[in-house]
Amino acid sequence: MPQSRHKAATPVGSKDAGRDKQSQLESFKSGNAAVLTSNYGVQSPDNHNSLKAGTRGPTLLEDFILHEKITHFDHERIPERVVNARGCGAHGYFKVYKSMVQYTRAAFLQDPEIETPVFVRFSTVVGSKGSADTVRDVRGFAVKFYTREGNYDLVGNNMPVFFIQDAIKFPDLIHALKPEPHHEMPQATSAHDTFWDFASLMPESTHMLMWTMSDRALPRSLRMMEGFGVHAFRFSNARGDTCFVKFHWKPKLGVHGLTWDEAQKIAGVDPDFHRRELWEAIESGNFPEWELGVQLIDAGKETELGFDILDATKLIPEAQVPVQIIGKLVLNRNPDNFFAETEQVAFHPGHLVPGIDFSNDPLLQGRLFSYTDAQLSRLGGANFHELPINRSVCPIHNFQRDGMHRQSINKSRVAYEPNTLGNGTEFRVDGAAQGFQSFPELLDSNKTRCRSASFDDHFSQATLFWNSQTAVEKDHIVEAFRFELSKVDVPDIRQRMVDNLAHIDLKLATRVAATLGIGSPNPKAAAGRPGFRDYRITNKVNEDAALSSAGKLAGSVKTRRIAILVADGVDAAPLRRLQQDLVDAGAICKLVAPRLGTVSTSSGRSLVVDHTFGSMPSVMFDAVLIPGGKTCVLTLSALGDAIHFVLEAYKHCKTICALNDGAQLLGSLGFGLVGNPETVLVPTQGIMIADARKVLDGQVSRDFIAAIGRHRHWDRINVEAVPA
Ligand code: HDE
Repeated sequence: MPQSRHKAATPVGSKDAGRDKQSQLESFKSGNAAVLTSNYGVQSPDNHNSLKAGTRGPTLLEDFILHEKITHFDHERIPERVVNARGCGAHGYFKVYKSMVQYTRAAFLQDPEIETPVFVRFSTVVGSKGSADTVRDVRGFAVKFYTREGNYDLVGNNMPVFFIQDAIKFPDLIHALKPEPHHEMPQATSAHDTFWDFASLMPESTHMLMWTMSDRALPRSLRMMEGFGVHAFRFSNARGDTCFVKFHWKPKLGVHGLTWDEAQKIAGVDPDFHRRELWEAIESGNFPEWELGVQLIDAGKETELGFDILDATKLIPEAQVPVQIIGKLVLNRNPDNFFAETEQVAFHPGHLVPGIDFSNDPLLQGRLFSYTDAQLSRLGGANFHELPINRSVCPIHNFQRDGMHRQSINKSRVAYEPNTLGNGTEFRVDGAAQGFQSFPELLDSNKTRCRSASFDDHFSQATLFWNSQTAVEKDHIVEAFRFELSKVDVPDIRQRMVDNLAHIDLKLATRVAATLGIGSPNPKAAAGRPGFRDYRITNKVNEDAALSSAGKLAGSVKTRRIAILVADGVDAAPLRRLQQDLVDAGAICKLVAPRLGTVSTSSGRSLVVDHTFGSMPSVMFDAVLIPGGKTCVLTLSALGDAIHFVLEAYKHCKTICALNDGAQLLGSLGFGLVGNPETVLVPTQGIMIADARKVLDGQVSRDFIAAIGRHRHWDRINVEAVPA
């Protein structure tokens, strides 16, 4: 095949799929549909019957059509990723806001006019490919930029630090985290003995544990989480000046989490919750967006940070070095084929372009070896860079040849350099001018397996994180530790872990220990154990608002899901107006009823139902609207599922708006109509009881939308007492 045919114009391709489907349909209708063939183009005579000796006789060995089909099927699976196995992806583009020429020569960071195609894969870390989306876990956030200088991969996470400091501990970490080897349980969770055994013996993991026990490990949506490059990288400009850089992705929709109760229930109701809503957002034209931010640290200034910039268990507080926003990422196209794209995409932190370089972070350095190695086993052979999703958009010229599944048909007698026989096909090696240049760092030191003493403080930033959380966020962290550690059978492990937490904050440790049937936390217990040097840096900042999700509300209702609870007899007029206002503000409204089909309104018309209470419980929504209508309210008030729906939404601190007698459904919560709706006292946050007459002037919609924009009403009363 000629080179020009082999090389796709762009690996992220144009969206021809819709057109293809249309033309296929037309061909089919006109009787010109393509005929089913074997993989080698031979037309198949029958796709329902294998070749047999007689209609009831044995199948014949010579049925090559059957063999081919079954053989291909037998080999349809490839090994899943050893970590980050469960993922979903999307195509899009990246655009820089202003030229970064002063800091980096990377071409895709120069011109605000240029859109660089990207493919992004989000993932959970621990679970198998078929595990649920909403488990408590770190999320992978891997971005492949198809730049004109080659592919650049920013393979990050949704948390800015990591569990370990040195790559050599990664297999131990993952072995401890994955299901226990004797019985392969539990799936996709850190809540078991081996993980906490390891974590409690590895004090360097403490800071990351604070993140994984926080709501950051339970994103409401992949579109509502931050991303981080984690390690320090280097920028270098055309003059060779360098600085350190930390990368941040800031979601346009704000940072929001699920509650732990919701996350667990959603895992059963819709294990594909995150991938489904990413897909649906893109299909509906609500393209997820993030802004790229950088923290830049002049070379030499890194020593003034107060901790080691090479230590991946540390973040650079934004209160110390502000994040500069430099560009935006938009995801605007779903993959055409999950396997070909999302499964076969191969990221690698060593896919760099000129102008971006590594640091000596020992965790990053180990990753540089691991990714290709993992992909050789997962994708088979050395040619996975030729798969459409992995190809660069710029031409590839080199003398690498052959290997399993080679697709390029290289013409020419020479596959070496230098040569004189190549007839002009020899590729120039372009020295200093354009190619990738490693930062010429001066290195003169002994080989050693020692860890730098500057990595020794494992608690100060965990304390910084804890101090930066709101009271509600702190409660969630305490509850998460209690849940996880209560799943640990061995009391000594539970004790060791709370003793470690006492190094962060004694109150935190004491609260966690309270339900675990162990002794009081003792920060001195670990004295002398490896990793516990009595060394603490002084945080330059004591709190950093950027570490809390509370200040990152987008305030908008875009793509928020609103449940409208209906039954026969519903008052449709105010409902329609409110629904329209919500949709205009970007929300998604769904009618939930006792059964599918239609409900009749109080004025004798009918409304189409989207879901039943059984199939789409309240955990699948962000807010609830209860319209009025005598018969409707009577029906719903007598229905356990409808009452549970409201109780659960209340417990999860979601906004609930009831119109007129719809408020009776709140009766089980102790709220209801007290005389005239206008005089109703609404005693707690995010519960609105509105007069339907006021819907028309738009005020009810405005209040409802503003309340949903707060995401949750954490200061709501009596939540613990609600038995949902
Ligand atoms: Fe990874 N990691 N990792 N990792 N990682 C993989 O690559 C590894 C680490 C991250 O969507 C593997 O192709 C080592 C940090 C993401 O395809 C593997 C170490 C961060 C993804 C691997 C780390 C990440 C992976 C599994 C410690 C955040 C999913 C199969 C030195 C900055 C990429 C594969 C995708 C996947 C190795 C630590 C991010 C085994 C050895 C820190 C987002 O190569």
